[in-house]
Amino acid sequence: MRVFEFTTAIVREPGKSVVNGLKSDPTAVPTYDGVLAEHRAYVDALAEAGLSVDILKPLEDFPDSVFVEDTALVFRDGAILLRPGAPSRLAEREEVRGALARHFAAVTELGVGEYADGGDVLVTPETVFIGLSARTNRLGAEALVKHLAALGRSARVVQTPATVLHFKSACALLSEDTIVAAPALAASGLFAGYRVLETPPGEEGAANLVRVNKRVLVGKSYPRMAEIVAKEGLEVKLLPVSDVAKLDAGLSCMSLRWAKKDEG
Ligand code: CIR
Repeated sequence: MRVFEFTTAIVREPGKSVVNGLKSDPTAVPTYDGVLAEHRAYVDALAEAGLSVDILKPLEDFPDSVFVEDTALVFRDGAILLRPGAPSRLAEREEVRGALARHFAAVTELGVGEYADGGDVLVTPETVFIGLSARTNRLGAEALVKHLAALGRSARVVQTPATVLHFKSACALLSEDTIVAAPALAASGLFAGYRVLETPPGEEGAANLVRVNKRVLVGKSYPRMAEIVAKEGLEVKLLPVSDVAKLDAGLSCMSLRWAKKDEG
């Protein structure tokens, strides 16, 4: 199966405390109803794309726990429990441990001092890019390289642009050879060997799109990016993201996605 073909996802419903999630713009105020509606539309889109979705219960003690992507990496052959780099998010890993154990026979985990957020990890067919960031430190990235090697994947440690929270805030895999990237990453030379489609001016946030099977989930606020994706011959599903964007999040952040062994 190709790296954007999935059968299964884990998501976590937002709690009312989501409005207190971490954010870089103090003037941006999300509402619980807004995030909940965006989350529900997202879960429906995953289900419509053919995925079976395991919906975990909201956790009021962890405002950012709806962004479950940051807690683990999941693959056909096993999962890696991460150690999120924001102190308020660290214990979210314990809350996802049980779900990983239900779905995966093999789960390894990052050790003490080894920090990495899933938002900093871009999986492509040949390479897994791990972006060093305010959340992902070198110890974490280097440990991840070893965990990934054990799952048969080669990885490369790179730098996340200082202007974005996570590496994948600024890029996504669109097809086997094509990456969508915001200018900060498109110009970096990191993606030599890939076709790179740059986000249109003013639509930098569109880089956090998600290819799921034949479809591409794109933020509704990014019509020109949607057009570019449609021109690639891919089916576009537009999803509202304005409230999660106020929490520096996008579409990839809200799920862990993988292809189950016994289903193809
Ligand atoms: C945070 O700052 O951790 C959350 N407010 C947003 C997390 C977004 N996650 C992601 O990009 N993978």
